[in-house]
Amino acid sequence: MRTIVLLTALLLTAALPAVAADKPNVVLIFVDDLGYSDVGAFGSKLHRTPHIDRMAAEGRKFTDFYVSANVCTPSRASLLTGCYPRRVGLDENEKGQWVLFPGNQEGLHSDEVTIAEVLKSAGYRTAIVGKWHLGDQKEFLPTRQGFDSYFGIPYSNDMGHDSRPEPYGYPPLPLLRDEQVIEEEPDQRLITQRYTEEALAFLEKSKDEPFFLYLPHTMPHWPQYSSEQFAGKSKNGSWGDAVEEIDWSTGQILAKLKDLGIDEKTLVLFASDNGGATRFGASNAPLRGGKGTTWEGGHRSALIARWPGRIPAGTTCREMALSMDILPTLAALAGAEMPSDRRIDGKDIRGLLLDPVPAPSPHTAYYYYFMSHLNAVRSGRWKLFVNRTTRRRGRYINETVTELYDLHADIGETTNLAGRYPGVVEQLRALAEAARKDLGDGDRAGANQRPAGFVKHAVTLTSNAKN
Ligand SMILES: [Ca+2]
Repeated sequence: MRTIVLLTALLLTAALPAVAADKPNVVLIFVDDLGYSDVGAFGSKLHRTPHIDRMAAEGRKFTDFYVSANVCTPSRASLLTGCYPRRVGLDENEKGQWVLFPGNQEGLHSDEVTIAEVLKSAGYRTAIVGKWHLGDQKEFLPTRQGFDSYFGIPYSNDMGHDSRPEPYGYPPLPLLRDEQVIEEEPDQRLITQRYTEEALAFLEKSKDEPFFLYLPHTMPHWPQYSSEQFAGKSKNGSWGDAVEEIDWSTGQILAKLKDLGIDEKTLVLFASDNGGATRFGASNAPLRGGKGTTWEGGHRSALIARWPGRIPAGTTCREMALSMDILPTLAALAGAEMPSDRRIDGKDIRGLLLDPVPAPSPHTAYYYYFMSHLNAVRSGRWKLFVNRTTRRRGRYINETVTELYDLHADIGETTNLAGRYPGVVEQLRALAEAARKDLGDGDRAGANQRPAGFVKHAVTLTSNAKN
């Protein structure tokens, strides 16, 4: 009887929403195109990343963390909504391209509920500093999606006139403050520095209340730039320079949290938006492939989570975790309500984040989509490819394949075991079919998709535009 009472009391305590004092601040650092093993904590011998490595030593590394996509826009849509990109209509743009481009008519639908909106409902101050890439029309900007403020280049840093002159037809690369273009073609050598200054100012201003800082860096996406202090200093060209400057930036943030006395009240997350761009110097070893592929190197990201006193230091979680889990997990930590009128794919993974021995993954399957096409499914140790999408000279080719890999024994996806394990192939095929019914695949519509936002007349985002 006493045990039952005690258990009931424990369960009740666990079910109580977090009280205000317990609400952690959240800093989410999301780096553009960084490779799985581009930081020391994940095996880099080339880049000097002492601050990120210390973050891992003081927190938890996640080895099997997936970001829902192999390029920017769908990955960010998924992170912020807790849904597969196809669920929210941003698996590809309206022209069948893999990300949004300047002046596209599409963006994240205003009805979608972002991490910023969820945390704002629980009393958080919210800010984004960096790359948005979920629509450049006014109605799609971050200030319309729960962020109190915005400072950054709203899409990829090569989508400007200087990086890609005619025939691309891009306007000058804009730098925004909230909804206004404050500079055109900003000096990109200073961008990581300027983002860091903005981030530090926000931390100072917000130290007494719960806050959410989303810091999606512009670097090291092509073209890579870094400030004088880092340019030409790494052993890996402009890629390494940019990565080492991001390490510096991360160190600045960690130091500021300590100075402000809010280190133990703040959860810091560090991850990449998609696999590393190997052609520019990224490393995804020991994973196969990289950005723009559905091999592990395209979808897996090195996640580091640090929260002194709450996350056991120097630990590793090898369970499958998804970027889509961040929304429900932060909602649970903040005691915020989750949207209940729609499907959310992510799950609350506090057990993976905080338990001394990480809890088992709540996911039975993860789906690798390349734009609109389902390429593969992972369940437990197994990954089955049913289709392979490849990009050749800007065109996308799909071929039906049957390839089974044992990710525990063969992380590099070298040996196709489909012939040896027909039963496993059938099980994973059934999961793939369930995904097609739910989310769709190629031209086949799913039962539970929601549309992207769409404007009838897109305008160009420039300092002169009367929008
Ligand atoms: Ca990217």
